[in-house]
Amino acid sequence: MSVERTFSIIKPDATSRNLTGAVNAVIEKSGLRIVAQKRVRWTPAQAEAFYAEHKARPFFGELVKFMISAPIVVQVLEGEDAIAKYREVMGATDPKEAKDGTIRKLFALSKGENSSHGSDSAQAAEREIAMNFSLHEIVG
Ligand code: 3AN
Repeated sequence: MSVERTFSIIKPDATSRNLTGAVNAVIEKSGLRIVAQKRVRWTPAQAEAFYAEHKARPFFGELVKFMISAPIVVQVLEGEDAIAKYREVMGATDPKEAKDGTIRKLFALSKGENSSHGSDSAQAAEREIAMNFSLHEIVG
């Protein structure tokens, strides 16, 4: 295990229900540190570029529309094994399958409106962080 950084999004369903602090409380309780954070609203082009790998999936259009429907909070999280750890803290993509105490079990509405995103690999984390933050915005 080593100290890693991962990229996180608090999604529109959570920001619009005023749950930013509640999600952050779960993150911080897990031991992960929020080392960068900003509230933004993506353009369609930003959302499409971010989710480019899902372009062929049937839900791509719906996903992009959802991600631009309200502000999001983008974050960099740091900690031991942060990438895998945050996937555990978020829980399964489908909230019905997510374990108790996870962000998605606590807050998600559906597979699409599932409150949070976390990078699924080291390469993804590097790409997603670089797309959303400049180095001086990340203060560990
Ligand atoms: P995860 O975010 O858990 O890595 P992926 O990579 O399978 O899940 O999907 C990426 C995103 O696409 C999900 N976070 C979710 O918002 C959305 N998504 C996945 N499956 C569906 C679906 N069946 N309907 C609508 N949106 C979906």
